[in-house]
Amino acid sequence: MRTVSLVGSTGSIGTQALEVIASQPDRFRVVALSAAHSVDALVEQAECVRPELVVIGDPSRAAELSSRVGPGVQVMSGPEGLEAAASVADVVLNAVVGFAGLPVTLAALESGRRLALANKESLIAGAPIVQRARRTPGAQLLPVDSEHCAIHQCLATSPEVVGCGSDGTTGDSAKVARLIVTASGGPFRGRTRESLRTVTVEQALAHPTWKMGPKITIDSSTLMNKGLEVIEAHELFGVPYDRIDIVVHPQSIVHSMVEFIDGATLAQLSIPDMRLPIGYALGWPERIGAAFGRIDWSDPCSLSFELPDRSVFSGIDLAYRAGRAGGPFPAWLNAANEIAVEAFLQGRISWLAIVDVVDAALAECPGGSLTSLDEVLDADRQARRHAQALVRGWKEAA
Ligand code: MN3
Repeated sequence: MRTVSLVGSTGSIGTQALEVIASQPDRFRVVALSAAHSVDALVEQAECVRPELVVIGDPSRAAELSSRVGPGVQVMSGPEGLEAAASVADVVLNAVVGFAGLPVTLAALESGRRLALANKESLIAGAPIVQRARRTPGAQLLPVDSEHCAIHQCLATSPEVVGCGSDGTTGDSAKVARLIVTASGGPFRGRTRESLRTVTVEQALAHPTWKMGPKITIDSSTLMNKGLEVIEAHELFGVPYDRIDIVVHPQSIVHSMVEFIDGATLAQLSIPDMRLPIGYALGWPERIGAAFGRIDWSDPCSLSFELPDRSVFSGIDLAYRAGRAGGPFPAWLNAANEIAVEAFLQGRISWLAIVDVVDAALAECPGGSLTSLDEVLDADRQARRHAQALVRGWKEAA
């Protein structure tokens, strides 16, 4: 029986994780639940799975939570609570949204747990210190991102690649010619920059193939999500940037591919459903005994592939540049993007301005290196301050 802690349990990934775990009662047991603010949802989940620990991020809601969960359940709050939830189980699922997930990533790895990572931002922004934490004995990092889960599965067929890392991600990448990260293309695939001047929040939130939270859905509309995923792939698998490509695949059936040095390309196919990567990360190296949908080959379908239009989706190039520059650049990219996405969702800037704000913020990044948590937090704070100022003074192009 593997124990599981769900940090960010009330969001889209957290609730799907509970479905996966409910389908495998003999294999997984939830021992901790954690959410930022949602007391009602947390109480309901706690009644259902009876964990040992329930954590609310907002300390002002802790008393209310205590009075509503039954006896025998420990209630904690704030950063101490988060850290407890991140080190209490065999597997810690980090489903916090954005950079706020960094302490969970670090606590899980530093306590030698398996981290099932649905919070790519912490790995991207805090790469140097997360990589150090990853070397803790027992620590494993399994991606809960469909593309990286697909790459992990393709690499797992090549034991000399996965043999070196205890989590199958940090082996010898010399046998790998290229990683091909697939993208659905989002709701604005095929559009010109001009035609995207007036897109609404509602249009940007209408993702054609995946149902996800608002932050990642906007990131998918700008393809910044794909740029962030290139950095994530580089950090997870140790493959250099010039050997990581993005290919648009509108059907979202092929979740990514690995091309080996002999020209063989392996792909992982499944219907788009996050419960597969969640179950894979919880159960690896065993597969879970439940399928959340299967491809129906009796239903005619075609799979198509094309390159993204980088003149429209210029966030891709920003991400490659930030990734290659390293140091604080990925942290700045991520922080500025979080601020710009939030400003777009609040109607303060246009959709086109999201990537333009990130571009302008990156131009102000001082460079250097990140060697401690304080330096990462500081880079994030500085980048947010610059991006906020850019948003406040933003004049939309006529
Ligand atoms: Mn993804």
